[in-house]
Amino acid sequence: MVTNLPAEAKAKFAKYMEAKTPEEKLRALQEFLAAVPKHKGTENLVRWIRKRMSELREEVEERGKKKSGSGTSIFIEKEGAAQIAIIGFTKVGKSALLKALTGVNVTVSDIPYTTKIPVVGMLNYEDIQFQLVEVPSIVPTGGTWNTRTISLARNCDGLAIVLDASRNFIGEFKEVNNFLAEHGIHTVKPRGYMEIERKHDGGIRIVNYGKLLCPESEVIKLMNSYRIYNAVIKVYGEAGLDEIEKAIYENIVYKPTIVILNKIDLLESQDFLDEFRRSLPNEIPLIATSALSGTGLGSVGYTLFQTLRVIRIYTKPPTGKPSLKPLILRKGATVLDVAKAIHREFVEKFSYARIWGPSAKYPGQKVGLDHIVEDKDTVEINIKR
Ligand SMILES: Nc1nc2c(ncn2[C@@H]2O[C@H](COP(=O)(O)OP(=O)(O)OP(=O)(O)O)[C@@H](O)[C@H]2O)c(=O)[nH]1
Ligand SMILES: [Mg+2]
Repeated sequence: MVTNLPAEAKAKFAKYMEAKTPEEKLRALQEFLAAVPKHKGTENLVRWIRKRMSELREEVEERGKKKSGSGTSIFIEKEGAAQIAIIGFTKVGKSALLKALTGVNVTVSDIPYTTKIPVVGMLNYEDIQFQLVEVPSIVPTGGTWNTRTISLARNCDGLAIVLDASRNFIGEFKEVNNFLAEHGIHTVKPRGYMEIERKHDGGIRIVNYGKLLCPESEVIKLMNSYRIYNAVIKVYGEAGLDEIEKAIYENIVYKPTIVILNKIDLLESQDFLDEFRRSLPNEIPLIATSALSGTGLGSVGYTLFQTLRVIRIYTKPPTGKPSLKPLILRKGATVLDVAKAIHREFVEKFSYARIWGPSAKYPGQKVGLDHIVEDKDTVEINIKR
């Protein structure tokens, strides 16, 4: 249900969005909460505000600590084809897996919560590299530790949820999944959802990957009522005004996810594994591994490649050899995306492209900007002289 907030409350929310520091945001949210009328239609919103306020309080606390020198950076710069957050409860073997998969020197230990700051390793799959980031374990009782874990998970391109085969992994998977969902991170594409990217100019632009259930003018009106005048709104699945308002507040994201059931050497009964496999949504693949013996490790790269819908494109100049290093794009990408990734000039002066490989009807097929490329295509872009 759309909340139908009075203009005064929306103005307060606009102030929250403009706030820079956690302290300012917290103060602005407090004012917003006071201005929101309390009734059935705003129940979810009020719940969200309270949750966001408690997260901000933790952030404020964390920053206080940082000033005294004990804080750590929460952003890991992206490298390779995609950044994957390795996430789970303590002692499931995240560090052991990271070490076995990437060779990075990380402490594996029987002491809980050994990994306190994110650790990065590169996993090679054919000519692609995935950046694996072990994030600090989820603490079931919450606390500032989880704020960092969540922000790392929010910023990655995909998730690898690690579970321990010697524990109640079916229950623990649900716990991890719920924990993520509570923080607006979905492991399965919601039926309908939107992502809002705030911009500095360009007005409200709607990019429709799904079905918009209301006129675009209504969307723009709603955004403007929150004083959002410049943004790109991406629509996935079936979504209407409710989903947009939700996106304004909650900032929901979807992360392609794989599940790694580690310590398979300690699995008590195959029945549990079969039951688990059946209970998982279709789009979440399951890999059974043992970081100890090496079982299953070989399929992690391929599974990430599939789940993240990665494709490799080799580019070549009109007279010359294809590049050795591929350009990394996502399934569904077009020649336009290839041109953009090389240089703006290739878009502006585009004449035609020639394609070799899986998407070409015959080698060297001449195509335009809207041609959909496939993994392992070679693309030659010709520009107007
Ligand atoms: N039997 C068996 N033990 C494993 C396996 N993988 C990890 N372990 C053991 O599980 C314990 C925890 O491993 P870690 O990799 O440190 O766990 P973690 O998930 O990184 O936990 P944090 O301390 O929260 O970072 C260690 O004693 C490992 O030796 C495995 O595949 N099989
Ligand atoms: Mg660890």
